[in-house]
Amino acid sequence: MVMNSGGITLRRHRVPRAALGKGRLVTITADARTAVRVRPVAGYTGADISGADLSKPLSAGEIAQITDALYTYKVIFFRDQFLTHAQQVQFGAQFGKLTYAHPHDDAPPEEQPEIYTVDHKRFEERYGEDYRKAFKRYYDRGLFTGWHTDVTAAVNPPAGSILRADVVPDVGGDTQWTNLQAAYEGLSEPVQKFIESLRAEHRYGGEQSEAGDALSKRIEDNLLVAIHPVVRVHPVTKAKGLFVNPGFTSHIVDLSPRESKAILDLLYAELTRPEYTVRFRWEPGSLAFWDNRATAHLAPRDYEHLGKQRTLHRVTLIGDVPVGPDGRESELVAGKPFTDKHKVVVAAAS
Ligand SMILES: O=C(O)CCC(=O)C(=O)O
Ligand SMILES: [Fe+2]
Repeated sequence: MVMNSGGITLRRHRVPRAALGKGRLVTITADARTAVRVRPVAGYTGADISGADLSKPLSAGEIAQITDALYTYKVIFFRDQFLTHAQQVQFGAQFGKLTYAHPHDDAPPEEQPEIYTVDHKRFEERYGEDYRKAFKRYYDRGLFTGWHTDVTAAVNPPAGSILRADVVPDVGGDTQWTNLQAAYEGLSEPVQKFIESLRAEHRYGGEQSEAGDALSKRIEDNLLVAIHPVVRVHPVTKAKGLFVNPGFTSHIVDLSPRESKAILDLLYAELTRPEYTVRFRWEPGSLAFWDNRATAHLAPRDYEHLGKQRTLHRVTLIGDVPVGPDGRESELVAGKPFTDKHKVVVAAAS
């Protein structure tokens, strides 16, 4: 089959693999003009990409092929890409404008304010308290399981995220992603229709009033709140996907707390069904690039007690404002759109 992707012609080779899902076309794509190869790794989510050197500017054909793979497989994986911060920023910038590092991280690398470093030791150093205790509080709140879509408390959550492994443990520390469009499609039609009419609040802060630690204070000082449709129409592919996540969604608006919890529990159970997920084993030089408009992911917690170092670096693409099936856009409740201009509020030391 030949398909057109942004003016580039891609040749699709059918790979008969019945186990990968009824009715789904499993393909390995190749563009005659590039060495890029795209190999799906699970039935609904994820593909390995080889044949591209991400440290150098990509050709228009490579960019089109990688973009096509991203929209088809939702998360794409690269190996042996030993990029510097500057090269990661340059790679990301070929797919859109990058955001500032993170809504409340005031210490990204001086030359690359787009880089957000994921490392629990760094977290401990910055917030002066045991990382696991801080996170236990979030887990203890109830709904949070670790699954999240990046920064959905912003009115324009990042369109995509690019995470690069620097130091990874020899045991544990894998990341998982799930396909929110497949989760939506798997629902019965009456439930699809029902949730298409709903909107939900997403927040980063505003709920931790009893906790006086440095991390909670930082989150409160940089409060972000938005109301998004529960079902989001992807701006490029027009596919519908669930757009709630246990990391940021506080409640469904206009419902009683009990109704909201019951519906969110149902949707979270659906979006974390193992068949929609993929699990990635990091090596130094691995890089994952996900469509943050069509996925949620789970940061691993199975290595922290082993005392191993795990350091990864992320950049995120500035996102658009989500739109629901009825055409209604998300609304900003607190904070500002998350862009390259983001300014972190840092309280003076008391
Ligand atoms: O630590 C990880 O594997 C994922 C961290 C995360 O959630 C992110 O980079 O967005
Ligand atoms: Fe994340």
